[in-house]
Amino acid sequence: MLNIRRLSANEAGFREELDQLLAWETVSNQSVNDIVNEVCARVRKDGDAALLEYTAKFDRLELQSGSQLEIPKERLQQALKNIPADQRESLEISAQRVRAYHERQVQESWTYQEADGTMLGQQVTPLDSVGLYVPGGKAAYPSSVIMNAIPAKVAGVEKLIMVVPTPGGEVNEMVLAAAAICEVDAVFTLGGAQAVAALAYGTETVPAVDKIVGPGNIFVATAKRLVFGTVGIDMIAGPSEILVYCDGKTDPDWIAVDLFSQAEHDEDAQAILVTQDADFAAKVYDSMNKLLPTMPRKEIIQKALDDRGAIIVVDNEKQALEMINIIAPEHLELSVDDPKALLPKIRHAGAIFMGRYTAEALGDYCAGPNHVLPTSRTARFSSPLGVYDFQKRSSLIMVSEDGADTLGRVAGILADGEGLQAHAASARYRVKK
Ligand code: HSO
Ligand code: ZN
Repeated sequence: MLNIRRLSANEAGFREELDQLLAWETVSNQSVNDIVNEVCARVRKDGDAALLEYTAKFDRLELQSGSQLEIPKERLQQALKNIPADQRESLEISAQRVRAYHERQVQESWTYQEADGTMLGQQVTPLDSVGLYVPGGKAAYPSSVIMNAIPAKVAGVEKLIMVVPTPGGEVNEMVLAAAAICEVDAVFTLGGAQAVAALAYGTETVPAVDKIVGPGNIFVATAKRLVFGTVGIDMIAGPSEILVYCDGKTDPDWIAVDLFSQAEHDEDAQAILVTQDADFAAKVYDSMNKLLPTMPRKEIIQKALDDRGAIIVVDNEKQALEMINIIAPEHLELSVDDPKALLPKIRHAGAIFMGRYTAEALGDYCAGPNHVLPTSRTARFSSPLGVYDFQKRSSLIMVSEDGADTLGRVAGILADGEGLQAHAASARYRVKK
């Protein structure tokens, strides 16, 4: 039997209980920090030699030279042939849909002209090079290759380098096939902190990149934090979360498996149901108990739901919306008749899945929007991974002769105020006498 929390938003102590439920610390400890510091320093100093040593030690993979770290292009094409036709077709459909969605995110450069002829604007350029970390083993998601690689490609990133550990030489064919479909420029068999260090500092074989994205374990996350500043990084993702808000009129079995779908990622994942219908809450609970034994990952699901899950009964829609905005979930499912009507009242959510047919899992794989989303309540201030994460902006300023006159006077006064005489002179030399 599931031991998921069943709460009522009106009971005493509810808010404290909710706060406790939402608390999530990205675990980091001194021994992990020490190891990561050492690994990164070694890779920076010794390059390929350090990579070969760590790959043998941590991934049980003995390679003779740096060049063997690269998985040849032909091998990626081979993976495309090795996987079943339906998998290949589904990867291609997913990539195509994700591309179509992200093409709409491209930010364009713009300029405008003022009356005196001064031109101002913003020039948007892609990053030159990006490194994509893909976890190995059981956490390897081909869908995440698509979600990270396509926006970079759409942005116009010229060099997209992927790293993926292949413990004991075991490769994930679907991951390599996804890399081929996304036209990743090079793939290296590397993982852990050493992979992140290689991408940040470069080695004889692995080129240094400007930004590192992609999920990873605690060593990878710690290494990304460490190299931040030398390179850019994306967000540090916490465990997956889902909040389903349902009016009580959706099949409870559907809602039960929607909650399971995120819970099965990780024992630390979080799945929460919010509803104003107490009978429905009980039905979903029954469905969960009925369906749990049919799930191959039932142990993970049960642990996640028992530790961090909840079924919350609220009084009304208004209270449900308050709850959503407090929780700021990574994934929000609105399983109601008119989800559009709720949108103006939702301020914080990574992705909003609207209506009874929009299972969150569709967004994970192929709907089009990105599945890399802000977790752990960071949807309050951050957004899904997108093309804009691979673009940057330069300001454009072209001052006319008349503009130099007007602006020179203003700048001169402000520079005087700051006691910066060279600034003042520089501005005033161009002021008409
Ligand atoms: N739900 C995960 C992404 C994922 N799901 C990959 C399945 N595969 C984080 O949004
Ligand atoms: Zn998922």
